[in-house]
Amino acid sequence: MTEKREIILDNLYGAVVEGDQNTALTLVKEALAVGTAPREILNDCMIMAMSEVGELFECGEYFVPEMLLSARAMKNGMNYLKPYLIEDGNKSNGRLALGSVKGDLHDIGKNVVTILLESAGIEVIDLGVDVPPERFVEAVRDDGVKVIGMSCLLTTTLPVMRDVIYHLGEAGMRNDVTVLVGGAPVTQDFADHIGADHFAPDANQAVKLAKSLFDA
Ligand code: B1M
Repeated sequence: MTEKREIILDNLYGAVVEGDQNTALTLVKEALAVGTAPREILNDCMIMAMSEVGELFECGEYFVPEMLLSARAMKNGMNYLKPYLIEDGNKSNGRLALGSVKGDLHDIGKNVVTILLESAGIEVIDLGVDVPPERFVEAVRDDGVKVIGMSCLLTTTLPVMRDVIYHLGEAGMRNDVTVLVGGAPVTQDFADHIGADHFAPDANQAVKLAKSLFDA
């Protein structure tokens, strides 16, 4: 069974890298059917496949269309996995607004964070992608959220995170809200530098952190 599982996960990895969304979906179902943990499928296979896609893009073997196909295959599989990731009895009273910052259209990482937060019982207001600083401020003012999460994948959009914190300050709300930042180019040093409250390097850490904030 273990060998079969490994073959399925290897093929799933390949299907995401190749951007074959139908095969990816079939293999996610097969992986579940042979008892693979949903988080293993997500963290140890599909997310890793997306890293390889990034490397192929970086070395000029892949271009934007290939990245898009892989993203579609990843999303297809992720959507199917979502209900399997819900943890029973894991309820929290928290509510958090989360978005990819202005200029940034990457949403897979944000969606993984969203799914895992929701699976931990935390309500997420998904602000989407390309979210302007004003929308984060609105979420605090109008939706009453006490925690905002910003995701960023591009080095060029990193400064927007600082802008959001600046806008929160200008609106007199900085002390009313906890700011959590993450995404591939974000580091703890950067988070400290822009005055964010917390940095999470991955979705699991983001959930741990959010739970510690809400369940304190
Ligand atoms: Co883009 N892209 N992309 N891309 N893309 C990267 C990010 C890149 C690193 C690829 C590379 O060169 N190796 C590179 C950025 C380089 C840089 O800035 N230094 C890049 C580039 C250059 C671009 C374009 C500029 C390409 C172009 O047009 N010439 C363009 C920009 C578009 C824009 O945003 N304005 C672009 C476009 C795209 C697509 C649209 C084709 C597609 C995105 C589709 C989509 O998201 N719907 C895409 C993809 C797929 C990627 C890569 C290959 C994969 C990203 C991904 O989904 N990873 C990526 C390469 C890479 O990351 N290695 C790349 C899987 C995901 C689960 O990981 O998002 O890191 P990640 O999320 C993790 C953690 O970071 C963390 O948790 C997640 C799970 O553990 N996390 C948080 C994320 N947000 C968090 C928030 C938190 C806490 C943790 O708290 C709030």
